[in-house]
Amino acid sequence: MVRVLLSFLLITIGLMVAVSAQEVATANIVDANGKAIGSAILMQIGAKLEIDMKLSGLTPGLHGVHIHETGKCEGPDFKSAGGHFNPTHAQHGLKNPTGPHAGDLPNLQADEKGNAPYTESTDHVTLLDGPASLFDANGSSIVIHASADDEMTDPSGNSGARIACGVIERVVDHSKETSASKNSPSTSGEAQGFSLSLTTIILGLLALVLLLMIVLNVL
Ligand SMILES: [Cu+2]
Repeated sequence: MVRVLLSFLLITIGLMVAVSAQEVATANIVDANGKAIGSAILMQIGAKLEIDMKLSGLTPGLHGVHIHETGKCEGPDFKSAGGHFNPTHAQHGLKNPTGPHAGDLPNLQADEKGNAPYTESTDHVTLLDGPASLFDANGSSIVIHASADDEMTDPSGNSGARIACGVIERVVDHSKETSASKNSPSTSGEAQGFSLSLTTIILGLLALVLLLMIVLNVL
């Protein structure tokens, strides 16, 4: 019973974090043949962008991960994604003294089955407006490479071929609901509907937790 209560609390907290995010984006990651191998969720929480990915079908070991400058993933080489997102014109590499590119991220580690959970955060890019916004004129994408990124060598850390790619797409945009309603009422309606349903879920879960607590006390 306590476990059930705890898991409900965790789900509620998770959903509250998701809602407190100023903006949320997703990316469906596809391999060179266009086959889906996982997805990414990007959440803007204050100045930090949290990136959560779950991928499968990779070769075991380390793989370079970067945000590339164009939101276009055309296989098999994904050259369409352009270079690394680099609005400050820095050099590549998180360990490079004259770096990094804003889109540089730590490597991901695929296990022996080729599965890779990935959670990292960065304050070099944002889903909000500004020079480091991933939603610039041509969008942005997440690219996974064949080899590990040495985090030092310009321009891409010797991380080899681009093996998977996902276009970063907006999910909820609280900051732009007003301006969006001027331009496109349908989009704004959808966004509001989404956040409303999330609020409903949270309220429902809170009610459930309260109910469980009451039941626990009675027992
Ligand atoms: Cu890259």
